[in-house]
Amino acid sequence: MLETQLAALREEAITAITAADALEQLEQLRVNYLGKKGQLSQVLRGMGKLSPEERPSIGALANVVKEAIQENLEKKRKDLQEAQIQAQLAVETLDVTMPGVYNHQGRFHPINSTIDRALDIFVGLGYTVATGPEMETDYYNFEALNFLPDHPARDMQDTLYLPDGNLLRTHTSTVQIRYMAENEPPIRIVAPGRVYRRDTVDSTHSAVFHQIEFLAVDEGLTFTDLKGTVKVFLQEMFGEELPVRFRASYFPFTEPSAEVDVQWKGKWLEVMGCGMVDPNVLKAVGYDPEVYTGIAAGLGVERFALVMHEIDDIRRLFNSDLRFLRQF
Ligand code: 2NL
Repeated sequence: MLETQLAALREEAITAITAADALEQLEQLRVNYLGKKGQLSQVLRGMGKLSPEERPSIGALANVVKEAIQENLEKKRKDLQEAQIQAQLAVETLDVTMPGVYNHQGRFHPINSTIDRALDIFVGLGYTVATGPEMETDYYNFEALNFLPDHPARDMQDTLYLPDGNLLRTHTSTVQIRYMAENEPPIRIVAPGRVYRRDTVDSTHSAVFHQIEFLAVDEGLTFTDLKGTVKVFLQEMFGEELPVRFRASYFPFTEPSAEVDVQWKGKWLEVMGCGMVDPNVLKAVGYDPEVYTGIAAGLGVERFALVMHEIDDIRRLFNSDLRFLRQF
């Protein structure tokens, strides 16, 4: 009997659909029951043997069974899709209250930030940054800079000499000599770098420290140009216009020479040295001192950093204590 076959097919299909737990499985069931070669089609093939009176009611029943199976398939498909979405959401849940992964932020060492600040100022004034070797010869460190052969700075007590007769530069003026020897005026350069002295370490001295020097050589440069450049530099460095004074001094490589003090927080502080480049230095690099004059100055970076950050001991800059360094 087709009616019983259809009823059994319906029961079997609905049971199978209810039990299905995956979308692929559901698709297989659809093909199996409703597909062209599926079970419903097979049952309906038997309709040809029916009498014309029986056909409409069996046909209608077949449609009802087909619709019932489709309805169940559709409902199950929705259920399974919803379950799949929920499972996906559960896996992808982001707990925004979870603690983040903390990475310590790196920061600039106060020596480097002081150098960067100074270089930015000079670059803004049209200067070019120049560097050179830390191991030097007597010529570049002393002779070309107008140090006489018996100058006390050349003493083994002040300068670190290497076994081969070279030395560790005691100032970055060496860089300026090398630059002048290679370039014709006008020049404007700023030379930062590490320098070495045979000093006993204490709260204000370190055997290794840093210097920044600037040098301009051109026709017609005067001590007024030097004072103006130094003043602008210090004003930019401290971020405000402070009282500045120039005291007569002496360096072998400048004439006249001066020490520069700034008044800051009620105290006069010596922050740099400067002067007009000595004609002998210009001659040593092949410049005509009758045509050109030079202005130059140098500062100790550590000393500057100690003053600006009110640090009490230069050794704090070198012992890598993060509790100290993280303050900057
Ligand atoms: C200081 C003083 C100074 C210079 C550096 C210089 C360089 C050349 C020629 C002439 Cl090639 N001068 N540099 C000039 C005056 C002072 O440094 O107290 N430094 C820490």
